[in-house]
Amino acid sequence: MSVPLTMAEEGEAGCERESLAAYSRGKLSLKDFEWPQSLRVSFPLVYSDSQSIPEIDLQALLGQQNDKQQQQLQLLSEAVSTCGFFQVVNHPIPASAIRCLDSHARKFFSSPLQRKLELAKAFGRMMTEFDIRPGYTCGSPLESPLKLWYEALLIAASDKDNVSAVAKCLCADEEEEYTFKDALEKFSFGFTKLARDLCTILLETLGLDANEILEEYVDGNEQGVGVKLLHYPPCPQPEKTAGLPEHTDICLLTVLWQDEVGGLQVCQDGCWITVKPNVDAMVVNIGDIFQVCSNDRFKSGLHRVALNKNESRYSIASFYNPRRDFKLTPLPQLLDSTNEAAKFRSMIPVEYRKLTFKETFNGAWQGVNVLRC
Ligand SMILES: O=C(O)CCC(=O)C(=O)O
Repeated sequence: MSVPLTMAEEGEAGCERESLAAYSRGKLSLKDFEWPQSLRVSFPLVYSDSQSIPEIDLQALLGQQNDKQQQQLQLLSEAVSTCGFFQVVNHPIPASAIRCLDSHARKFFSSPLQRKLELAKAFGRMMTEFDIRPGYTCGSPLESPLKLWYEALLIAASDKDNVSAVAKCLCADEEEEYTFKDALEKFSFGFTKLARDLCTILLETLGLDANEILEEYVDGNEQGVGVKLLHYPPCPQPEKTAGLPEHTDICLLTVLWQDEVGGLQVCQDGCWITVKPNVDAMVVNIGDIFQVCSNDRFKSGLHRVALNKNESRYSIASFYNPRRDFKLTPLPQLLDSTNEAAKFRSMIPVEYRKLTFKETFNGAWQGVNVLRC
């Protein structure tokens, strides 16, 4: 899963599907947001240095071959083959661009609900990766028994029309629009560089020609960069619900920035660990596509989001994806070079998304297991 359906995607579904909107209009009560015991988060959230996702220094990883580089590579290899999560410091996404997107997100999410719902309509029928429609959502997917306590604005950052529509909605005047667009461009550029560099290194660890593969399946993906601004408002009963249920992302890689409030939890060896916020780091996770492409060598990171009683939490998630014509399958180059049998059957990503989406929002995440041979 990457992005829950918006009200617009669900046609005539109406605001009842928009959980937080329905709650603020008195159509849903707190009771409606209570999740089954097995999906709830234990409080207080504990940060532990011994149980944490590894921190990778990107400059050392990409730098000269020496002990430090080998050490980073070792950390990375271990992370991607176990919990599928790590944090990257010394990354190429400018702090000023993150600050600008974050401050616009805060301003936007604090505006009246009606204005935010209008934005969902303003985006028309444009699609981003896997037919996900950019725009605003504060909702739970149709028929989902889990009511989600969060809102998000998805921007198709490589689509000029979409970026202009968002900038118009978020900014007061042309000068501000220019600053916002510039920040989004710098963010997207840094994100693409980070994600491509990481994919290159990871494909090389599989003994593959990374450039050849990225050129064949990924480069030039104009629909590729989806930037999702997320807001989890304070919740009176964080121990009875959560912001997002446990899930993996469909993409190749997700890159996430979270503010200092914290709440991202990652499943490591069957236990949930809370990722200690570091505003100077980007959290990266392997997505389902990479798990399938690597024939199960890399693990898609299972995660969820805990809520906070007193404070809002903001995050920015970006998803790195192959081109639209890509077929989800173990890489033929890998199977040929290793003589392995494919561990997953093939499917186009849009179909895969349809197949896994509903279970995820029923709290019964399956992820790539639906494709296992
Ligand atoms: O907000 C977060 O920390 C995670 C967001 C996420 O998991 C998602 O958008 O799929």
